[in-house]
Amino acid sequence: MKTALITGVTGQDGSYLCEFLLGKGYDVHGTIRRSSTDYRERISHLEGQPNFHLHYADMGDSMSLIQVLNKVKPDEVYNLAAQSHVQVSFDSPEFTADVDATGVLRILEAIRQTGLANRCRLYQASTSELYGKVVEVPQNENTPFYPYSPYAVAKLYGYWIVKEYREAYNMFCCNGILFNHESERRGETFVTRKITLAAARIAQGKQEKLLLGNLSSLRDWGYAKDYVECMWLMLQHDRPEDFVIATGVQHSVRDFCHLAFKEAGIDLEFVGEGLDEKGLDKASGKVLVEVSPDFYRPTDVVNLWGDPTKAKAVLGWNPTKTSFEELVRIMVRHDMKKVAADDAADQVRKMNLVEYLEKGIVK
Ligand code: NAP
Ligand code: G4F
Repeated sequence: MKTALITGVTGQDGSYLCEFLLGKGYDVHGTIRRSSTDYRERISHLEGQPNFHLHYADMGDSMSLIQVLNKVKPDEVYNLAAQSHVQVSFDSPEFTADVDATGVLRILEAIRQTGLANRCRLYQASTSELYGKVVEVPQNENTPFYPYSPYAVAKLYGYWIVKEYREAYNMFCCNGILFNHESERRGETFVTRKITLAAARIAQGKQEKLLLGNLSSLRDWGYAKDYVECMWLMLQHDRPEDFVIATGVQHSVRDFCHLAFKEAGIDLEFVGEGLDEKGLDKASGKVLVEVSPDFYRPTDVVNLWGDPTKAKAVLGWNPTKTSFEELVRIMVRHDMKKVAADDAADQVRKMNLVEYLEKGIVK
């Protein structure tokens, strides 16, 4: 039985990778951080399984990483932990650098210092954000980088330190240059999930309108469940290499919006330009989508489009297992049910509150 350690196991990708590796018969260990609220929603269904274990560790704390590596002695490490929100990296640039850049160095050194350098393989969650202010489209493994946010600059350090340890110490470590991948478990402030949740709420009469930033931004969006397979394939390959993981298909934020609302039963029509652009409900003429400068970034990456030729040829990975249309459908259908269920739960909470107020339990 192989043993894997996943940093960032509570995240979108961590939860899918965990399920994938458990399905392959791995003993899976994940790192978690202490929090005052419940943050294990994505992995709660796995807790209690005999091959699934959790350990406290933080990418900012070398001692915790050395401790967990010593204890687990993994065959494979998947370094997914990161401050992963690009817009937030402008507000917390130092924290982002510490976790997303120096954190990668810490885990590489922890592998070396625990004597695992010769037997443990490492996957690093690199990103298409490295291409930033793109110099060519589509982007492949040879496209020059031009990082365009504090997040991307931090991830660039992570990318190069992985290459450095591969060449300096002959370690088996790879960068997966993953383009955007989404799912029904995507964090609610990333644009796709913000849209699918809003479409569901608006369709059910629980939200008036949706405020977005740059509607013309272009992304190569895939399904997270398909992408975690590729992380594993990279570590099963006979030599450590870096790979672009993408679908090879590009859409705008506006396209995503259009399709998501359609799936929720609303036909949108976009009129106007820039900050004045609006998404109207064709049936009622009501404004449902507006542009707000609050969601514009100081520098924005607007033209990501990946070329997955190498991953297809070398790893035998299928980039179009889940189409863009299918991805949007999965997310909207999930959120339609979630919004309806949340409402039922809210009503129970309100009823409880009324009861508690009447009994004097809540003042
Ligand atoms: P996510 O949902 O934001 O998950 C991030 C994970 O990192 C969470 O488990 C989080 O823990 C953990 N984390 C954050 N700071 C940490 C710290 N200081 N110490 C330990 N753990 C920490 O991100 P994701 O979408 O799954 O992405 C996974 C990785 O792939 C990230 O490195 C991201 O930058 C990269 N990536 C993502 C995409 C994409 O489209 N999703 C594309 C390219 C690259 P908490 O739950 O405790 O916050
Ligand atoms: O959904 P986003 O926030 O994702 P972004 O910035 O592309 O980053 C994600 O993908 C990267 C891979 O390329 C990962 F490395 C990273 O960790 C993360 O998972 O924004 C996508 C685009 C941007 O151009 C943004 O300006 O959508 C635009 N956008 C327009 N309105 C918005 C909004 N983004 C957000 N989050 N919220 C909006 O209201």
